[in-house]
Amino acid sequence: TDLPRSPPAAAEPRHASPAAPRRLREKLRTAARMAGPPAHTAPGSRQQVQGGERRAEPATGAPAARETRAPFRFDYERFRRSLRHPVRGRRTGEDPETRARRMKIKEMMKFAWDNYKQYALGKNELRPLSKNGHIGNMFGGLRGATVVDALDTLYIMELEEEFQEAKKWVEKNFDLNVNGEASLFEVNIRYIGGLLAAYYLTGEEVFKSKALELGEKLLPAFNTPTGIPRSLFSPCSGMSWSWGWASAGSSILAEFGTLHLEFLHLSELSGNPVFAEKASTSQLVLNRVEKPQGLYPNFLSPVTGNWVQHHVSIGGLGDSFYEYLIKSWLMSDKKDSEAKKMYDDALEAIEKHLVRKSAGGLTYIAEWRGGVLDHKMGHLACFSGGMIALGAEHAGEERKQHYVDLAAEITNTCHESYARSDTKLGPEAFRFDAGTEAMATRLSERYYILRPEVVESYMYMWRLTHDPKYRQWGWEVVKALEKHCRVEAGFSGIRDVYTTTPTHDNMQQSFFLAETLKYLYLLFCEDDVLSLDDWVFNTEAHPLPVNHTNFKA
Ligand code: DMJ
Repeated sequence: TDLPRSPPAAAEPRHASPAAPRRLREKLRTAARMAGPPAHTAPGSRQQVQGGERRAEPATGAPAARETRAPFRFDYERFRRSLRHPVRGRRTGEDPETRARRMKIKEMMKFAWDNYKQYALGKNELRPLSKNGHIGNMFGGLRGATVVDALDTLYIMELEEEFQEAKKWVEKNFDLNVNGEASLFEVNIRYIGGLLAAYYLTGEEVFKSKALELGEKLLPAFNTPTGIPRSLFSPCSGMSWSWGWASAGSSILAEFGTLHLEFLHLSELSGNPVFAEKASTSQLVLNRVEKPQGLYPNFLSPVTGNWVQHHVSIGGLGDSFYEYLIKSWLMSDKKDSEAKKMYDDALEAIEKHLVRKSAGGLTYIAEWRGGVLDHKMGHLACFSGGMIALGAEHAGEERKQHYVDLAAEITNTCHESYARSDTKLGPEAFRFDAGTEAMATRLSERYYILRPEVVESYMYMWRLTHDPKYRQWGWEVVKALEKHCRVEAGFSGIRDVYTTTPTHDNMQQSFFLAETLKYLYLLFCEDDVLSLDDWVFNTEAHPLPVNHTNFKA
């Protein structure tokens, strides 16, 4: 459906098919506007004088008519001036205990990083027991997932030397010309998100150029009849696939629904609207498709645009799709009203059909299988306390208190899943059936792999309410991590949270540095550090700026 880029039609998005329905064309126009128009600035403008950066090439469609375009330049200085709070805050008037706790979390980050650097630099994760690196199969041939995931946390924690080490690796060793089968979702949230955040925080061009170069490599995954991307792609060959386990070649809601934030910023920084258009097409298809009881099932065919199975979950397979709806609206400076409406409607349907209270009074979000409830909540679903807290403020006076209460209840339930274990860390999934409340009932669900979702919700609840219990709960997690997950050469997941002598899984996940430690640190910071007025966190906790204005130079 791509149309040639030249000549650039003033307001018409270049990737819209002439046959595209009117709403799609309108939507794409809005996306193109948010990304800024194609660069054709008048000669002699500041852009031309200062320009010269490489402009992203189109990944699909006809070649660009480069000679007709002035180079696009994102005005970083102007962007920084638009922020309402200093990025790392003012650090005024805090009590010594809060500071000491924050410093402890900083020490944990340094320990995690130093060991990764010593034993696994350039691999994707550290194996802290065997003291070597892990590559895995999620990122195709890409390497250094922990480096890219850690960049912004190192920066925010003022671990300057370590940040420079990470930056140097990106400059010298981060190779994008690799092959292999990579997950579009994982590459987007960890690599693109990590690089974008590092650029916005520091203004270092290397992060921007790597993000844009990698972004181009993701585009072929969108070449499907609906524009909904497939789950896997090859960075070199441009081919894409669905997961073998996803029925009927379907794409996964939490994967294709978790691109919007990063893709809008790729357009913002490159001046190339193609990224924003791709993300907006997915949103539009989802908005239009009929939803059973207003719910979004987890599997959708990228060929027909229809649901493939009626399994609904706020945990794995569905989770961050909902998160990106409210965050897309916030990131657009509250302009993307379609995303907000989709979020409001989805939350209403979730509350009606999935939110339940246990006999012991714990509120939880069940899963839904074709109308039948599975009274189980995954650790992943615990992000929802934070998400609902984030949205509560914007729910209107009538609904605000209701959502603050709902967010607090869900966060409390997730805390219970930690408090009821012997290690004070939570299991991968917990259930509310046969007399069980907030505990795992299956051996296969008793593990903890350093996941962030529960402390993520503590952080949002703290910022919303300033109830000291959230800092207290966060500190309990710090102590439990130190006691059960810290080993000689890093932090490791554990196989059973219900024993005080757990065995370790020998893996320091990159999201431990990107998310778990960052959210814990922010819990003990003043609210102006990465203020929610200025930033939204992508689903890997990489901060992306709210689009207060258009920063095209
Ligand atoms: C992270 O990669 C992200 O938070 C993602 O949204 C879900 N899974 C992990 C952490 O648990």
